[in-house]
Amino acid sequence: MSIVNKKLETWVKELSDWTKPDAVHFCDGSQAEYDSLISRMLESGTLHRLNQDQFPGCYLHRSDPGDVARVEHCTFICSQKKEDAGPTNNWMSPDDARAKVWPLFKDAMKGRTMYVVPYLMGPEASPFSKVGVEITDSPYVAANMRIMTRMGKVALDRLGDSDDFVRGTHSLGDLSPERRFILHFPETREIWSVGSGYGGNALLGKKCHALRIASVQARDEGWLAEHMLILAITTPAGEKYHICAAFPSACGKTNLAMLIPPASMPGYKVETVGDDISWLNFGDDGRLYAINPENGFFGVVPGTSSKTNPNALASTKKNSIFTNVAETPDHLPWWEGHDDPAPATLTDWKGGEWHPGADHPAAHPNSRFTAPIANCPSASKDVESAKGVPIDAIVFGGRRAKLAPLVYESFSWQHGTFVGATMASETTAAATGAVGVVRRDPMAMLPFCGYNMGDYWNHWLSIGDKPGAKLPKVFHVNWFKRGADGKFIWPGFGDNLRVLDWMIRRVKGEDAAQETPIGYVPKRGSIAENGLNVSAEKWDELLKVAAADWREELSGIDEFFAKFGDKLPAGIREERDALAKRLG
Ligand code: SAT
Ligand code: MN
Repeated sequence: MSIVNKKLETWVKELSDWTKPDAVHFCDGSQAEYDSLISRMLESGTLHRLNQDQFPGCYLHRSDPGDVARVEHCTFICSQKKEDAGPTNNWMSPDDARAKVWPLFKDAMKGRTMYVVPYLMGPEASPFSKVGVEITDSPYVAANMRIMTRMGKVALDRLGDSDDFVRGTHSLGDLSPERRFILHFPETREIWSVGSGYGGNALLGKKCHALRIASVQARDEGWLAEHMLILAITTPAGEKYHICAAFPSACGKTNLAMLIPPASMPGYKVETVGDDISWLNFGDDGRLYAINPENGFFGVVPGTSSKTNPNALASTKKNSIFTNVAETPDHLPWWEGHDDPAPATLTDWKGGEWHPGADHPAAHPNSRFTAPIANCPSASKDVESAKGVPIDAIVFGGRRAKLAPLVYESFSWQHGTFVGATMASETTAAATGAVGVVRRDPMAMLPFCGYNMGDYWNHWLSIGDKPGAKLPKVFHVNWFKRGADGKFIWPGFGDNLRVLDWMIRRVKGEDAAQETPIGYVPKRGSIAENGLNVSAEKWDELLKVAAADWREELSGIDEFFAKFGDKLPAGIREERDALAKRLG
């Protein structure tokens, strides 16, 4: 393919001089190109062919066993000033990055092909879409980028001869965790990633570009780049509403985005616009409109079944790449929580023999599927909408065994920003490190905000100050509250529609809430209960707001806020003080 963009050509030349690939391939994004990438990976053993009768066009990749999740301790923001990375990000100066990490790319692509992957984040027709180019020596990354983004010609056509694109440099390096770095240069819109071939570390369009770099662009340009799913609900009366929801990785964004209404709530329809990232821009009417910058799903596999998420399951039935799942003797993918019980023998995610009752799971807990959005039965046609969908409600949420009620509504945009800023959640297998530890994860952006989180909250507040803004209501949910028996109290999954339905009725102004110190909580009986088996005691537990527990939470919040010094916005401090007062 011939490239007309001189800036891109020059950059590719510089990089190939430094990394010394055997060959350079400019990706056009065509099917033929994808097919040949797949063939090469099948030959080299990077991919394994799954059962093509039942899973046509589906393949399995086993990553290096030491490279199975995002690595937050190796992820850095390389702003000129440390203060601009803020207290929640690792920081490295651009000079140190050049001295320490740039040498890791030297000759790194010897014996490999360099793939130049132009991609567009966002719909082809959208003025809000952005171009990036990822240069990588991993054919697995190139193939996954074709599923996850609009890749190749469409991006180059958008770029024209402009210099306005995010430059991502990626090499597998030697896959050693000691030489693994994921660096972001917000001022120059660059990303360097070395030493990992996995997901968010390597598919640079996703977290690195669409969140870390884009969050900085969004601040500069007056919009929001958020870790949020986007869904549409049509009510039995035919009214359509749109909701964005921010939950940390592996806390159910994909499941909520693909929700199937329970049989006891006929007439509702849920459609999926996105499952992970949302870019929100103001429309002429003062409302916030969301586009999904992605074109595919990189979803968690374990726990996915016809009970929990039939739409995700259907999405993976063709033209998908599975990473780190187990494989049956019939070459079917298998994982913990699958509809079918494990057969007597499996090949586990590391490629070893596995039998039921073994001391480790067959599929890695963070095993993933990469599937085109177009495969999803619930996909909305608005995935391609140029202006995006108008957002009626923003939902924050996390995994909290205790404390947070099933749902509450904030008092205002400023209070909603505080609710997002004080989010906390138990950690999951999506990142390396301990699982199940409660940590603060503001707006589910802790690992993804490309600048000082204090400035980020300030930016959220400034969105609320825009003259003429007609802002969505802001809610908080917790599907994960546990009873004294340690079990989840709320059934979750399809029944979460009942909570979304309550939100919509609040958006319409229905008197269905009672005021508490933390916000508006549903009045008893205001969440649709037909066909649901939740006892009165459980409702008490689900909707409880215990002031003493919240006072304790407030001291944790204060500890967290103290890290920000004078970067903590006045509006956030005001909300903190008002909450303290309401709690007594
Ligand atoms: O590995 S990814 O960052 O793409 C998935 C996630 O952690 O949300
Ligand atoms: Mn995510």
